[in-house]
Amino acid sequence: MSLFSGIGPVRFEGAGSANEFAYRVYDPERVVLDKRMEDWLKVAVCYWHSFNWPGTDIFGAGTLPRPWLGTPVTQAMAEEKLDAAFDFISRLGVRYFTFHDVDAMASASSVREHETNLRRIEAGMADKMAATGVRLLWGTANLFTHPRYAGGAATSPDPQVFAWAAAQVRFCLETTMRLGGENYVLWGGREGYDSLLNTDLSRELDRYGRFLAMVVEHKQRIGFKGTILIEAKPFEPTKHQYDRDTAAVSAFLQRYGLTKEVKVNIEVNHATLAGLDFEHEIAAARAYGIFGSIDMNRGDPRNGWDTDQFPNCAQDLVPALVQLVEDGGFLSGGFNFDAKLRRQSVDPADLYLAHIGGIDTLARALLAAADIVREGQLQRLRQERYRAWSGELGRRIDGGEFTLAALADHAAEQGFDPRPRSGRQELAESIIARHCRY
Ligand code: XLS
Ligand code: NI
Ligand code: NI
Repeated sequence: MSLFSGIGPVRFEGAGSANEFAYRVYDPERVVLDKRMEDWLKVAVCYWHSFNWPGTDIFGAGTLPRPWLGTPVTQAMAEEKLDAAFDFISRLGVRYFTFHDVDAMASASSVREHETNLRRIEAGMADKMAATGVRLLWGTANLFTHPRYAGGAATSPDPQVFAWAAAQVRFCLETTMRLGGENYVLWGGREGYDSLLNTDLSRELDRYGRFLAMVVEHKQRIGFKGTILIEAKPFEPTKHQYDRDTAAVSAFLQRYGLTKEVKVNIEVNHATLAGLDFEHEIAAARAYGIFGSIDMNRGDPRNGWDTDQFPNCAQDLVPALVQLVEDGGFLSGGFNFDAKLRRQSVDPADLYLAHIGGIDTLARALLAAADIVREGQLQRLRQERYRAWSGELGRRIDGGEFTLAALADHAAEQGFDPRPRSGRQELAESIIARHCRY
C-alpha cells in the first residue's frame, strides 16, 4: 500500500472511454509505422517533480501530501518514497523512470556518506526494477540544490566544490550504469553567472570543459554504454547559463572536442524560455548530429518561468514528432515527463490525471506525425522547394567548383534574374492542422 495505491492499473480503453483513469489514445501495443507506440515514445516518470516536490513556491509552503519528505531524509523515508514511486509508475503502466541522486537517497553530509547512502537506495531501486520491469531512462546528479553549489559546480570559484561535484557525478554515473540506465544527463543548473562583474567567463568555460572531459573519460573507463546528455537552458536559476540552447551546447562541445561523446536532452520549456520553438531545438540538434532525448513539459506563454506544466496541446508537438518519426525514433533517448503538478493539485489522483493527459497528448501527436510522414506531402513540399539545387548550377556550387569571383562572373555572363517563389508556409501549416484528428 502506498499513497498512490487507490488507483489503477491504468489501461488503454480507447476514445469512447468515460474513465478518467484510462488512456484514450496511448495504447502501448498499437503498431505505428512498424513500431509499438511504447517503443516510439519511451515514456519516463521523473522522480523529482512527482515524488520529491512538496508543492512549495517562492511565497508559499508545501501543499502536497508527501509523507516521506523532511530534513534530514532518513533511509526509512527514502525507502517509503521508493515504494510510492514504483507503485505509481507501475500502476501508470509506464516503462521508464529518471532520478537525481539526492531525490532518491537519504541525506548525506560528507562525500563518503553520500556514496554509502546512494549505494543503499540503489540496491532498493534494483529490487523494485526487477519486480516491476520498470527501467531507467537516465540518472543525473543534483549539482544545484545544496548551498555549496550557490556559486556553480564545475564553474565554482572553489575547487573543493568542483571536487564534490566530480564525486557526485562519479557515483551517480556508476549507479546509473549498474541499474542499466540508457543515458546519463548533466543539467548545469548553476553553471552560469548572476553578474559578469564578479565572473571570469573564460576561466569558467574552460573549467566546465575540463569537467565534462573528466566525465567522458570516466564513462569510457568504466565502460558505460549509455549516452551522456547535456540539458540546455538559457537562465533560471542563474541569469545566464552557459548551456543556453542547443547551438551553444554544440559550439561548446566542438571547442572542447566532445561532439562525438555528448548529445543533448532537449526540454520543451527550456526551448521556449530561450525564445526558440521546441521543434527548432530538435532541428538544430539533428543538424549538429547531437540529438539525444527529450524532457517533456510546457511553459505558460504569459510568463517567463520554467513552469514545467504537463503538455495538453498535441498540435503544438506535431512538428517535433514529425522529425522524430522521420528519424525512425530515438537512438537511446525517450520522453521524460519533466513536468509537475500545480500547487492546488493536492490529491494523489491528480498525479495520475496529469500523466494520463500528458501521455495521451503525446500519443495524439505521434499518430498525427506518423500519418504526415506516411503520406509524404510535407516532405515533398520541402523537396520541391530546394529542387533547383539538383540542377547543374546547384550541383557545381555545392561541389565547391566556384570561387566567389568565378560565381559572380558566371552570374553576370548568364544574366541570372531569379524570381521569388512561394514558400507554401500556409499549406504546410494546414497539413499539420488537418492531421490533428486523434
Ligand atoms: C530544470 C531541469 C532539471 C533537469 C534535471 O529546469 O529541467 O529538471 O531535467 O536536472
Ligand atoms: Ni529537465
Ligand atoms: Ni526544466
